[in-house]
Amino acid sequence: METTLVYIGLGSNLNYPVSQIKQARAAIAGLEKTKEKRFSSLYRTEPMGPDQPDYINAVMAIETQLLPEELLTHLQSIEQAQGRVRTEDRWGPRTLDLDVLLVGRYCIRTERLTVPHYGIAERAFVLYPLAEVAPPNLLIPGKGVLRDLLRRCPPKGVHRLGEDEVV
Ligand code: 5RU
Ligand code: CA
Ligand code: CA
Repeated sequence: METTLVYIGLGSNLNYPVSQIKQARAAIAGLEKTKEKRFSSLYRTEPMGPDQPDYINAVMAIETQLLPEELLTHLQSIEQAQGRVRTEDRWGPRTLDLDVLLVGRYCIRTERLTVPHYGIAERAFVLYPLAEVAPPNLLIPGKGVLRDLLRRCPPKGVHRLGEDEVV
């Protein structure tokens, strides 16, 4: 069967974010037809967009035989299971946000899914964890090569969690 390398962005800034991210990792690794390949360090990141608590962000690489929209459905159920509540402020704080960042070299534009993820090229909280689990020559369709995007995006407000750091 055909498997595709998929990168997923994980974020949380409510209800013990580190636990939320670790729980989500286990849930994603346990999906049918899916294998975890890499998992980045956890990062404490200053919020972009509206003012809100700091985030914990990470990036996970999986190999999956799920179709992109099937995967999205699973990720949304994991968000729901971990207490995500959709409110009026689209960019407000959340217990868990799972984004399909990249699906192989595909570009996808449907009602439910845009891949590569919107904003991937300008967000330090995505690019720095991604750089830990992907090669510098990773092609981000329509946006460029990871190494070049990193050069244009300083790691401002992005801190790798130390072994002993309490959050
Ligand atoms: C505007 C600019 C809105 C950038 C958003 C996260 C954005 C965030 C996250 C951090 C949002 C979308 N900040 N802001 N980590 N999500 N650090 O996961 F990303 S809301
Ligand atoms: Ca997001
Ligand atoms: Ca999202």
